[in-house]
Amino acid sequence: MSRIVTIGAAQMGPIAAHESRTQVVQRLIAHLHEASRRGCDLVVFPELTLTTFFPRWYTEDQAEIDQWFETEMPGPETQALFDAAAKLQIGFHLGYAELVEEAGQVRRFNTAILVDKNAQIIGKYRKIHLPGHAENEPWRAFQHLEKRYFETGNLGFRVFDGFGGKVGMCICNDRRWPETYRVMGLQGAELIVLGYNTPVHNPPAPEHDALGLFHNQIVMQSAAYQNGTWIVGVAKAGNEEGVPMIAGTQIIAPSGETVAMAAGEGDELITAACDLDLAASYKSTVFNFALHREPQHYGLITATKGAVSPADGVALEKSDK
Ligand code: CDV
Repeated sequence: MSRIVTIGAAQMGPIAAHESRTQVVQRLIAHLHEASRRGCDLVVFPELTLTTFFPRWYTEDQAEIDQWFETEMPGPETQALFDAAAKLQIGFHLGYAELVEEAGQVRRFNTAILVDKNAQIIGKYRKIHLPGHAENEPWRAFQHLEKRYFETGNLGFRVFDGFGGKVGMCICNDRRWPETYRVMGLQGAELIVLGYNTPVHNPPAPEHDALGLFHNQIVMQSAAYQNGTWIVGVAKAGNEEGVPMIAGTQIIAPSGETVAMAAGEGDELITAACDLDLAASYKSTVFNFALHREPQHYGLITATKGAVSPADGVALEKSDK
């Protein structure tokens, strides 16, 4: 048996600060048309797809920051993307900055949605691992102020029924953490989609700079294999407002093998016919969690931020079942 989902990973080149949402959406729609020509069911766009990566700039002016956020999805400028996708009968994954009122409070998240072929939103994820810092650090060549401009996501790592399988989402820095994938793997994820904006230069650890693409590769490939899932990782790449960002957009099989990879650093669509049934070959053998995983013997695990808590560890393991 096979369940083939043809997936397009839609790498984006840089997005300038002056580029309007309407201009960006036209670039996304161009990807959708190419994806349609190649028979795609699903197109994956990057993290914060609609704008430049604004956390690189410090400001105390909240109105200045809020211009980068979407207050509705679809909204007036993104409706065209939903309309084109519905017309072409292609689903998509889109990252964006979300400003929402919840329980009488304005909240801001780094968000991604999963949209089906009829342009209905079937899943939402809000980024949990926010990298960087909350205050201005002028010694840096550029800032990374995700901890200032976003709240930690409050939706957990869930999987959604879509595209004939179980689909999970995470965003950028989440991809570096094994627990991201394991929490979704424990829910049976067969496909995990994610987008990223990763500067080549890491100000606190410049000795890592030469390893950016290697680290991108190892975290996603090992996670695919260790959880028996397809992973699609999509970059916003190239030199954006003077900050070079890695490319390396790729589609990875449950074997851990990369089956398609972007060649350049600009707008580029790569595609692969992904058989979701390949996941079972790993989930039912070496990574048969029910048969081989032994969480009751792992001892203490870190379940609260920066601390080791036996109580939380027990609670987490119980919820694994
Ligand atoms: N957007 C990100 O989350 N970027 C981080 C960088 C700052 C290290 C990443 O993990 O790629």
